[in-house]
Amino acid sequence: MPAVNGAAKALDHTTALEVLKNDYAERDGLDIHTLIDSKRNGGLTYNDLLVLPGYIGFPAADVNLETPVTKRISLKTPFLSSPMDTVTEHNMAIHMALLGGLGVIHHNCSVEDQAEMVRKVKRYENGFILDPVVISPNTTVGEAKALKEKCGFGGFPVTESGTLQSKLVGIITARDIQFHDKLDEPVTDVMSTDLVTAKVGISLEEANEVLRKSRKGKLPIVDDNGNLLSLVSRSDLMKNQNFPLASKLPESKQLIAAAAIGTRPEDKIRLEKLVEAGLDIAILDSSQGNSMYQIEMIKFIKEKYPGLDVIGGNVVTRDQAASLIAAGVDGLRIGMGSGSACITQEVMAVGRPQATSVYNVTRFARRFGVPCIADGGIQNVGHIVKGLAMGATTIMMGGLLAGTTESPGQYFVSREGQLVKAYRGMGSIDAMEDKKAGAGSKDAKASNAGTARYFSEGDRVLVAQGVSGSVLDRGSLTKFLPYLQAGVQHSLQDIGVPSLAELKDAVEDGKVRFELRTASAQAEGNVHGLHSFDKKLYS
Ligand code: CPR
Repeated sequence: MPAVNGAAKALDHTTALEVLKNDYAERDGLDIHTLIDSKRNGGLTYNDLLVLPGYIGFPAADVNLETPVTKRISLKTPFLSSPMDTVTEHNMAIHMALLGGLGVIHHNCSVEDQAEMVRKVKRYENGFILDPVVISPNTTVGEAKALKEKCGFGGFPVTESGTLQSKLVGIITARDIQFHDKLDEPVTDVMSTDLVTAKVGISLEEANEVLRKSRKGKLPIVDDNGNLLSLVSRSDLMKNQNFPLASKLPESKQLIAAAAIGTRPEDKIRLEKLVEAGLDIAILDSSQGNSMYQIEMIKFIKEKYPGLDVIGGNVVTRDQAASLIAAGVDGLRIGMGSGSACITQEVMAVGRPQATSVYNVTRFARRFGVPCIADGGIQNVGHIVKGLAMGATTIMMGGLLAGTTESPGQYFVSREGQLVKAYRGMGSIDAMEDKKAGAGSKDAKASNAGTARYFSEGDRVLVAQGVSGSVLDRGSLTKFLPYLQAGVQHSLQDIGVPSLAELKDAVEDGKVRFELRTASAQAEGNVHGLHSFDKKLYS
């Protein structure tokens, strides 16, 4: 380049974009393959890397997060909750599915309890109370008053047998019994019989409209023979939000149900009950999935239940993944030792840093069209995006969701005075002892027939691979998951890709660039130099 007054002659500014267009070597940062070159960089965790910004050419709200969780089933958002007994029971599974994700029901409980949870997810219809308190014509006014005190609401349907699926004969409202002091009289003497009902199959909008017009408190939903099936309540009208992202199979009105099982022979009986309850996806829950037990189980399931999707795992290497793909899995779960309550890497000396695991397994699995879950180690939105950028199609979270209202268990106040909920690894001594004792289940024997996720639960000496502790209150999932969703959309906007599918392509062909992050870069990227601060993440 000819020098002008000793300086290089500047290029014409209009060629700036042309210069970098196809010449990736000129561009900043590393392509993903160079980044995850483990011979050079060792195994990387999410905190070891950053994504470089791209060009923003669309609004964040337009970013499409639709993504496959198995070969057959896609979700509108990439979020999964872990099959852990402090994270996912039916309430979490229902809300994860309503919000576009998927909750995997844990199996540290009896077969019956787990099947009932699956049934609750499948039967759930937003706004319809599927298990209302029902009373019989013999119930006395006094008993109805006591029930009102106990439940905190009045207004009970009365059916011939006092149960659902029986002929509706009336409704007893709080007003009917309020000033009635003949406590021994049957409710049939005071109940309302001029009922406004609706037929099963009515949509929630229509049901709400009928309620509004009828000025009644409750709308019983009945079948053609007048049997009570469910109830819509006026006090829920405002709460009956719309969930446009809800995870459902095409042509189905039901939420998708996923549950974890182990790989012991008894788990085949467990699976049968879960399938009867309507299970859509079975997740084989093992900390080291590449085993003869799991391979045999995958083959058994694919043969006996061809309509059921099976996710295998956990795996962190291509070799492990290859065994399970060859056996016929519809999805893989990646992670060993990266979970927040996990000490596997310390105790077993086995595992792999998560970013490297996700990169390697997904590179291999995508050649066979097998979607992958990045499981564990997610502490914030950034980690989610990094898991997706490494190649995962969905992200599974335990600790991050354990503090929401929808997780099992009660809040309590910690020694430091903060509101917290219990969270424990499934290979913690606590969890394994509960499994041995059948705690939390009605049927200890059935509970013992559970998973052996860590191949240690049956041993005389239990070797812990995790800890039990607590996590901070995070409020309701109905706010927290939309926050994660909006966060991921904003991040993809910064990266310059309008969908998860395009993120994958742009990463693969080197358009999306990465940088390694030194310890001081990590310190710089976090709050520093402040005397004090509040870390409020969303409002
Ligand atoms: P976090 O989201 O809490 O980081 O990790 C959740 C994941 O940790 C679970 O989905 C599971 O794969 C893993 N996990 C659960 N209990 C564990 C124990 Cl005791 N040891 C190792 N990994 C565990």
